Amino acid sequence: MFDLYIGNKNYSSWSLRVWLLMKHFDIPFVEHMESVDGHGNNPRLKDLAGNGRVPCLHVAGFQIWESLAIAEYLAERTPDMWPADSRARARARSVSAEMHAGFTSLRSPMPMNLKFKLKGKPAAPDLQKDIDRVVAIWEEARAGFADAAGSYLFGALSIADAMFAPVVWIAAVVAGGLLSYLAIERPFLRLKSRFTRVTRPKQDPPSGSDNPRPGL
Ligand SMILES: N[C@@H](CCC(=O)N[C@@H](CS)C(=O)NCC(=O)O)C(=O)O
Repeated sequence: MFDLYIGNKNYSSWSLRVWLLMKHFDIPFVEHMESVDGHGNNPRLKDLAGNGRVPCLHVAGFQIWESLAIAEYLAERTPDMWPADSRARARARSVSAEMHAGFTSLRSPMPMNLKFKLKGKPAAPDLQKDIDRVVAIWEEARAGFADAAGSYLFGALSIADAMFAPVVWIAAVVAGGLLSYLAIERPFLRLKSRFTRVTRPKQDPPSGSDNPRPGL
């Protein structure tokens, strides 16, 4: 049995990525929501995860932390989480690792808050650079690797889509952002509408307990 420790999915995009993947692939798990404020103020996290962060997957008490490592562990038992073709799989791994390791300009000025709907915010040059890189990744994946299995980045939904999903959802707030990439965006938005009801908390958390600081 899997226990998934996560932050508020409205704000903790790393939590959202793993949660989304497990939900999409119908992997049963018990969800435990932990308070996360971006400052390490929840002492429980130290005991729940080796890195003191969420998400962390517990497999019969054994801890697996770091979202990409969790995804890789899950993919060992659900190989469909990566594209079947070897080159497509390699590219999906590259861009997933790239997202996991980088895009700091995209993450800090645009912390994720799925309830936040501000349109027309201009992108600073560094942010625009990250956005352009995301678009280039998406275009290359769709043009070079997507198959008939679906309309996600590499065809059927893969770990790469889970890694990029939060970016799609914040993209709507960037002026002239990524909204024109509808071929990619539509399936993501369907995903969002499938899960948003459970993703959104009924009320905003009290300030300081789960604010948007963790970001992307
Ligand atoms: N690289 C980590 C990032 C995880 C992370 O930064 N999690 C944030 C929440 S989004 C966290 O747990 N922060 C601890 C805290 O705010 O106390 C991953 O991929 O899982």
